[in-house]
Amino acid sequence: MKPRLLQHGRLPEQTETRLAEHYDVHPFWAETDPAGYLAQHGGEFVAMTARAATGVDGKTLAALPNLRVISSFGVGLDKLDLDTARARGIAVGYTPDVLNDCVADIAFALLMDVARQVSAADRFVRRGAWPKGPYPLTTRVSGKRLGIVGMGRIGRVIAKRSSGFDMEVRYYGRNPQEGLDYGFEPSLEALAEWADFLVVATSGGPATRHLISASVLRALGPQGYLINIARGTVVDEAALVDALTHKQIAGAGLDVFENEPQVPEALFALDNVVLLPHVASGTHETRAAMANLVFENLQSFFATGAVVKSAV
Ligand code: 8YV
Repeated sequence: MKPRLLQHGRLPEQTETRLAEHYDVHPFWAETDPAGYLAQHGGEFVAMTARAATGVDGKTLAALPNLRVISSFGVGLDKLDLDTARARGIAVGYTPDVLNDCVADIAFALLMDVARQVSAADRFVRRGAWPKGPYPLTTRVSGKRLGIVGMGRIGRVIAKRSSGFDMEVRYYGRNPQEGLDYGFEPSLEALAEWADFLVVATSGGPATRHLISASVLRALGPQGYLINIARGTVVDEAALVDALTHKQIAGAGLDVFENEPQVPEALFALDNVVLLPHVASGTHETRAAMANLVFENLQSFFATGAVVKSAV
């Protein structure tokens, strides 16, 4: 008999097809009364898939008393109730590493764009402004100072990318890391003050909520740029909107927001901010690799009792 699997959120089509071959899948994402469905059928499921962006809360887990494994699409775990999963011995698989390159690429795309004003200059050409005069000068990237908040898997790839731009790198995190040539800065304010570009690459969740505060933005200052490819919650968004509106920082490149898919409307009119709809891992290649890992984590769990990439 195929194990009964609750599919929480859509997955790439090929993965849904593969899952259906090996599991008795229920498309929970199509449920009109999710709570009612779980109250009646929750006990049937031994496995579930999830998405980092939606996660799995404690209430959902409580309605799945026989759950043995969760396989999540994404690296972020901030919306997944890991404590409950751990306490109940539920295995949790996720998809780290395979997205590092694409996320780091978007960090750099945002950095280049906001400094060199690629999107804003494109808008300038499209609205027919060029014949009336040249585009204003922008900010050089090469040779500048890059501060990385969170030197994890993705932070390290961002640092690697920066060597092509001859940038000096320093980082902030819980602890200095062994075997890294970059300078560790124990004070986030000091890192922000030092940096021309401050890139947020830390994980989300309560421990990092509003780490990028009004005072960190003040330290970054009118010449500094903020890039966020991590989680919207890491930045005090109201403080950021204020800093951008009043030019207390030079600009920002944002792939993530506090209340996605809602983006503060005050940002729409500003040319010193580049706004992306949380697409850093969104390439065909990387999403396919993530989807594969979602499948492999489940297959491995049912074959060996352990997922390939464990989050707990
Ligand atoms: C995903 C992400 O696209 O991996 C993560 O944590 O934020 C993105 O890569 C998205 O969360 C998938 O649901």
